[in-house]
Amino acid sequence: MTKVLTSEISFTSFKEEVLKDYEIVCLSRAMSLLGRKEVLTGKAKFGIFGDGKELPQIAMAKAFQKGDFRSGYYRDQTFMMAIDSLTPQQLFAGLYAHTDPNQEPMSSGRQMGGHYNTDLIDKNGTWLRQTDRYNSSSDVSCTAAQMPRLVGLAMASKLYRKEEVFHDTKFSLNGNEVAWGTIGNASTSEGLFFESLNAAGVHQIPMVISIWDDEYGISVDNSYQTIKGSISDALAGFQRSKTKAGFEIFIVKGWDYPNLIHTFQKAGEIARTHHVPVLIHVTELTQPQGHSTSGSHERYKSDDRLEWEKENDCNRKFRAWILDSKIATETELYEIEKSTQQQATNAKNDAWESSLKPIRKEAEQLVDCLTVTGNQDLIKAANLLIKDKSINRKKITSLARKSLRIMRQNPSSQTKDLQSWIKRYFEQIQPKFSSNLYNETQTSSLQVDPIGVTYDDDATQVDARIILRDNFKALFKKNSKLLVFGEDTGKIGDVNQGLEGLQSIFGVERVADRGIREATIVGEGIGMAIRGLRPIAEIQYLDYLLYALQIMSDDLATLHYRTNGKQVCPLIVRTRGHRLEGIWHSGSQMGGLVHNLRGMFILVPRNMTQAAGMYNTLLEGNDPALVIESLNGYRIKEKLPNNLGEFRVQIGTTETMRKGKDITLVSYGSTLRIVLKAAEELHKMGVDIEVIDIQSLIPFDLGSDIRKSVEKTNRLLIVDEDVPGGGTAYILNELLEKQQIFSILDSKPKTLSARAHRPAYGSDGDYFSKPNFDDIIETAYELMHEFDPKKFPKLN
Ligand SMILES: Cc1ncc(C[n+]2csc(CCOP(=O)(O)OP(=O)(O)O)c2C)c(N)n1
Repeated sequence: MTKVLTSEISFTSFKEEVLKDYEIVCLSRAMSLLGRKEVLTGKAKFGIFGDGKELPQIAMAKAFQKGDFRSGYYRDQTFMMAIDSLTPQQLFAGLYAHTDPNQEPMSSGRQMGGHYNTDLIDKNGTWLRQTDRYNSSSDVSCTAAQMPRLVGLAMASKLYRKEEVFHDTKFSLNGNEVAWGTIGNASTSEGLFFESLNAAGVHQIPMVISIWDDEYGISVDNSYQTIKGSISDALAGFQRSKTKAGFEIFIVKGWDYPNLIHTFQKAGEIARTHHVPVLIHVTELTQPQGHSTSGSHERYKSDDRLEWEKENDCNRKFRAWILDSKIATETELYEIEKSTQQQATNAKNDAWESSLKPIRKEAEQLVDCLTVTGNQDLIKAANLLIKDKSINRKKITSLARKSLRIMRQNPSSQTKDLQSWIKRYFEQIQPKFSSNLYNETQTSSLQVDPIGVTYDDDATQVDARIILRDNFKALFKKNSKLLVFGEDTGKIGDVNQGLEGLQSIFGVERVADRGIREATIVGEGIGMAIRGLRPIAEIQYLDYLLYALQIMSDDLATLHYRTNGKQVCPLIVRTRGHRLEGIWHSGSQMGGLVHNLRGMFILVPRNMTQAAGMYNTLLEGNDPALVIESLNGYRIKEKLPNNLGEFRVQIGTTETMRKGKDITLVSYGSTLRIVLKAAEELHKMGVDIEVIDIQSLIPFDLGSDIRKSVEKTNRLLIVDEDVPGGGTAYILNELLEKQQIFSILDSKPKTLSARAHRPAYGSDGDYFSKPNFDDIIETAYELMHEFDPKKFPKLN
């Protein structure tokens, strides 16, 4: 870890520290230069490096303390090295997509190199102690998508400081932790950046956001990116004053070592001590090799600009400053440059060898397998593979599968051996790319035992929202880390009063209002959950989840997968949707969600008792989840349970709502109420429907209950409120391909969904847009008519 420079240290220690810093920037630069060559010579697929941004990252590292968090982007290799969280070999392992987590600890080769993080959980899924270590949340490639999470990471410090009940030294020491963000100048054009900055300013949280400004976003310069061509000018109105809270804003040149150190120290102090957000606009940075390995910057930068970048390169200016200040001699600096060049080269070679070693061994196994076939063409191909300098698993697997195709005409014992070798190989290799999409440890909510709901003999029927409210009340008492926030969530206890009165009991921070900003409400939740709190981020209506969908899809849903299980985010996103009135309050875009949010649980409770049971389960586990309450269900009467806060719904199980022998009808959410009524009517018409509530779209029917039902009825009807081919197509795919129900069907499987357009307003709009009572009856009846037209004469 690079150290803080103070005026009290001796010249010798000062010099030592400066030279240590020089060593890191030189090493980092050498890695960037070598890295690009590796891509251009075909050894790696894509490279994006931190050259030209080294010096400010050294300054940031000096101000960064244990317990702090980084939320940054792909330029930050120097910072990560300076906080001892990245070795040169690891950087190259990332470049070569090394799948071994011991060699490539960031994502085990899943992300492009240049995306960084630190471990937050151990292999059992247990949180590591964050206050003893330097922490980095996991980068994503999407520009500015690190910003919403940054707000949450900083918000957690504020809450830990303010709320005694959250106290936990594993995650925070009195809220002293700063969340440090980094972003490129062009990425500040994104809405997420402005939304996040506004949120941080409103809430006064300890967040320091540094903008690495090299004046370009790939080829597009600041005149197209930012009003006034400068983000600090544009944000001048955010500057705090004596009377109004806001941001502290610093502007500092990216090559000015003493000023950078001073600025970052000051920024850290202000944020840490006073919980004031700080923006550091780091100007005059460069891109010595252009944006990435995809192109060359000579195409879009003028000769003057290219010349200016050479002269103002931060490493070059740092060197000149060291010499001018007589801190070290040319010879001393040359020695450092030579040795870092060597270090980088060794690291690159070692990483390359290490990435190839296991693959070569695997290839040798295949060669053994193919040699015994006696097929000369295959033996030749296998031997070529062994000599292939850019051997990879794709080539090995393809050769094995091709061999199988060639051998299919003359099956022999060798064919069997090859088949089982391929099977074993997939079992061994596929998890390297596909494991850890969901929490696979004991902390998964799937491991939480269900507890049945119980009632007093004389239990009363109450408005369903009361069950939700009283259940939340019990949860707030039981779980000291729990908090909920969103638009109209605090003072009025959400728009449907599922949290009514809870703010006055549990305080304005635990049941809290937020501005209208869905993406950063979810981002806040992500950051807080990463820091050990148990947030429920509330999105007022399912229709408005689209504003937060990008962050949920790119950040929340991928986190566990992209870190190969090294980070987890147990955020619950609560919303309400399906059937109500009109285009923007009736959404049920479940197909979109199940496709965009793989990596999260998606739960669709039919009523508030089920919803409460789901919250109770989720809070015992560590998974990100979306719970969609039924928007038209809050005033419907439900029986009041006597074990609120305790009963738990098993995630991934269905519930059979009505037994029947003719058709299995599966549905979920609000539609289920209509389905049940239709089933009664159908019963009178001689059709016996078995109704199954799916409850949990992801994970889907883990016990294959639907198949068991279809084994009995041999007919299937799927009903939901999404567009045709949306949620119903997902369900059908699960049933046909995973549960293999095709062979047990006597009639074609049928789906009934809404019309392709958004639902029109009013009762008629609903009737003619969404599947209604009559539609359900007729669709089910038609299935029976096709089967036995005599018994079930045509209806229409
Ligand atoms: C949402 C999104 N849009 C576009 C891109 C493609 N892209 C990657 S980096 C980049 C430019 C970013 O420039 P800047 O923020 O200045 O950062 P720099 O790379 O210059 O450090 C673009 C357009 C992306 N990754 N994400």
